[in-house]
Order: sequence, then structure tokens, then C-alpha cells
Amino acid sequence: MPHAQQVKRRLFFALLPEFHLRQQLAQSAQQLAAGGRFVPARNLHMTLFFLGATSYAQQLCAERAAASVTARPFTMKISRFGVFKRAGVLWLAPQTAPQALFDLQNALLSALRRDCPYLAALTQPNKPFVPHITVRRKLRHKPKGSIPITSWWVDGFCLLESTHEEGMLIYRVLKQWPFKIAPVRE
Ligand code: 2AM
Repeated sequence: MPHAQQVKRRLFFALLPEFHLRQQLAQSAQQLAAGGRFVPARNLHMTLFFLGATSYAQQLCAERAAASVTARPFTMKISRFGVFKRAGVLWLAPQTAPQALFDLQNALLSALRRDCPYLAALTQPNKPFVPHITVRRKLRHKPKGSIPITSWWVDGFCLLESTHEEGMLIYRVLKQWPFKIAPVRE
């Protein structure tokens, strides 16, 4: 058996909508005729940064970096859908992603680069951040239909582990960081 320090887990940073919002987003996805396999409501999230196979020491480093991120809560209106053709993925996204979302993703990436530059994911070519929530995989045809606008109040981010349990894909929350700055009220 590998030593506990050598075990690598598949980790990623993400925004996780609260339970009822995940149900609403899953319902929106069901309104789009596209075939394929639904992502269950419990797994709906928006990835901020994918760490991939991560050792415990690297995880602690990533957690320390994440803890240093300062951000302000913001609202995101999920109103658009689209497809990653090659991956066969249907996604939902905001019409225009708020600047606060890009600022948050940038702040997280900068903190990871500063504190844990040797994380494998950071040594790979940098892909642009494309905010999306994957709602269906293995699409069979072009999606048709429309979705309602779903308002998402984002007030923190988390570190998740992707794991298989009893044949099911589970995303387990390992740690959460509520945003530290007071929201701007409109
Ligand atoms: P997705 O959001 O497009 O579905 C857990 O696997 C999460 O990490 C999923 O949300 C998935 O993307 C994302 N992910 C998986 N593999 C990835 C990779 N190699 N690069 C970036 N993100 C990845």
C-alpha cells in the first residue's frame, strides 16, 4: 500500500452553488433537448482551477494559498448555454461573467503561483479561464430550447475532491473559504 504521504487525490477549486440552486440549474439543463448524460444536481459546480493529482503536502500548500485570497461576494446570472464540441459537453454560464469572478480566479491563481509554484497543474501551459457549469456529457445532438435566468449569489469558494464511491462520481468538499470583504449593496 502506498504511504499516506504519497497518495495523490484528484482535487480542484470551484464555486459550489447551494443545494436549491443546484436543483434549479439541473432543472434548467433538463429543458434543453440534447441527449447525452446529465450531471447529477449534487455535482453541479463551476471550476476555478483544476489541480489534478495532488499529494497531501501539495494540498496543504494549495490550502494556505487559497486562505490568502481576498474577494467580495457578487451575483452571477446564469442565463446562457453552450457546447464544447470536442468534449461533447453542454454547459450553462452567465451571459457576461462578472469582473469579480475573473478577479477571484486571478487572485487564486496568483496565490498558487506565489506559494506553490511546483504544483503540477501550474507547470502546464496556461489555459484561459472559461467560466461554465457542465450539465451534460456525451452530447448526442445540438441542444435546443431555452433556460430561465438563475441568480447565483457567490460568497465563497471551495476545494473539492473528485472520487468514485460505489460506482458513483462524488465531489467531496474538503475546505471552504467564505469571502472576506463586505459585499457592495446596490
Ligand atoms: P468541467 O467543469 O469542464 O466539467 C472535476 O473533474 C472538474 O474539473 C470538472 O469540473 C472538470 O471540468 C474539471 N477538469 C477535469 N479535468 C480537467 C483538466 N484536465 N483541466 C481543467 N479542468 C479539468
